[in-house]
Amino acid sequence: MSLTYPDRVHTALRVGGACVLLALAGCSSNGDGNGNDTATPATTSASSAPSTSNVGAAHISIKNFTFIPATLQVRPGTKVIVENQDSVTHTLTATGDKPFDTGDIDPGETATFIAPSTSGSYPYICTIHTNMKGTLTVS
Ligand SMILES: [Cu+2]
Repeated sequence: MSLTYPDRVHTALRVGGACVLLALAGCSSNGDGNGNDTATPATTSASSAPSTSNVGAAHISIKNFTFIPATLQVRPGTKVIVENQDSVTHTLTATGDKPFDTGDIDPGETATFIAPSTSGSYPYICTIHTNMKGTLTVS
């Protein structure tokens, strides 16, 4: 009687172990296929996220009666932040039809404008010191 009982336990373990091995083999082969399918779209979305944030805003500084950088290229409709680091008031005003114009920017203050939606090269000046010149290139 004592010999019969352990025999049944061993049989049950062997059958159960074989089932577990088959289940694991089936699982891992499915997992590899799914993992490869998921990795490609995940990489694509990750690489597009940083470029979106870079397009968000551009910066122009005014220092020593100079626009820095003097030439800036942005995408249509980009928000441009202008920081006046001088101790006198400046403006950043597009020439011609004035597609953008910050108005007066007091010393130490910041102003923003939205780049035109049409591609092109837009010269601008400071209307207070008209020898100050820069160019915004939209493309
Ligand atoms: Cu000025």
